[in-house]
Amino acid sequence: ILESAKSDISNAQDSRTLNDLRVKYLGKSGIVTGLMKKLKDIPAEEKPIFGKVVNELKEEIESLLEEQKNRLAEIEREIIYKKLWVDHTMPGAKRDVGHLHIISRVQMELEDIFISMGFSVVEGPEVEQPWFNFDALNTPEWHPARDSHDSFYINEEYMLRTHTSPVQIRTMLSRKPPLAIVAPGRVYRRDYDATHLPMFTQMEGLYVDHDVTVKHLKYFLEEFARRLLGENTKVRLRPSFFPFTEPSFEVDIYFNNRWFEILGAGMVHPNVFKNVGYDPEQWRGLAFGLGVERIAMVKYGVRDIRDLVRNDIRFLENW
Ligand code: FA5
Repeated sequence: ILESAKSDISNAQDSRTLNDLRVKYLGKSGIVTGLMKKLKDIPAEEKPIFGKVVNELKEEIESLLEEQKNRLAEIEREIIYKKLWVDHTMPGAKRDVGHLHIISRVQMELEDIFISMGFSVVEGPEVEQPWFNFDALNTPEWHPARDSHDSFYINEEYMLRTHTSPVQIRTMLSRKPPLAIVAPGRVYRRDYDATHLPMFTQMEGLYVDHDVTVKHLKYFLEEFARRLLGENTKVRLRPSFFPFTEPSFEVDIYFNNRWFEILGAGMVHPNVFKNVGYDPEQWRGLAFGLGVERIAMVKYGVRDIRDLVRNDIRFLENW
C-alpha cells in the first residue's frame, strides 16, 4: 500500500488530484481507513502490532501528502509569477510631478516683491480700446510711436493691448491718488525672434503721490533688482523716449557678465494726468513696465526666449 501511495502521490501534478488521493487513502471509505475497520476481526494478540503498523502507514501517507502539497504550491507560484512577468529586481516606475510654468513663477515672485514694497496688484483687459492703449497715454493717431508697437487689431474699436500701460489709465480713472499698483498680464505685438515673442507678459508699475521724483524711481528699481537677484545687482538707466513719460528711461540689469534690457520707465507725463482728471500741478508719478519673460531669462539663464513657450518638457523640467 505504501509503495502505491508513494508513486500515486509523487505523480500528482495539481492540488485537485492530491485531494482525490487523500480521499482514496485516508477518506471515510479510504484504503487505510478500511484497514482500521478490520482491526476488530484481528485476533487479540495481533491487534497491537496491526494497529501500530496501520497507524504508521497513515502517518507516512499524511506526511507524503503534505510534502507533495508544498511542492505543488511552489510550482504553482512559479507558474503564476511567470504569467505575470513580475521581476522583483526591476526598479519601480517614477511618477512625474508637475509644477507651475516658469513664467507664472517669476510673475508671482515679482508680485511678492512689489507687494512687500507697498504696491497692490490690479488687472486690466487684454482686448483693449485704442484710446486706453494709445490716446490716453499721450500717443495720438499721428504719433510715430504707434508704429513701434506693431499691433494686432480686432476691428476699428478693439485691439489686443500692446503693453500693460493702459491699466495705468483704467486705475487712475477709477481711483483717487495717492496710489501704488502693479498690473501683470499678457500683451501682444507683431514681434518674433530670440528676444521677442508675439505674446508676452509685462508688469506695469505706477506710483502717484505728491513729491515723487526720479530719485524714487531709481530707488524702487534698484531695490527691486536687489530683492530679485541679490545685494550686488547692478542697474543702469539709459535715456529713452515714451510719449507717456518725461523723462523716460530704458533700464538694464547686469547679470552673468551681460547687460539685459528688462524694462521701460519714467515720470508720468502731465498730459496723462490731464487725460484722467488728475491735477498735474498737485501730483507726480513714476511708472515702469517690465518684461516678465526677460526677467525669467536673466534669472534662469534662458538663451532663447522662444524656449519658454515651446512647451518642450526637457526645458520646462529644468526650470
Ligand atoms: C513699454 O511697453 C512701455 N509701456 C513701458 C513703460 C511703462 C515705460 C511705463 C514707461 C512707463 P517697451 O516696448 O520697451 O516699453 O517694453 C517694455 C519691456 O517689455 C522691454 O524692456 C522688454 O523687457 C519687454 N518686451 C518688449 N517687447 C517684447 C517682446 N516682443 N517679447 C518679450 N519681451 C518684450
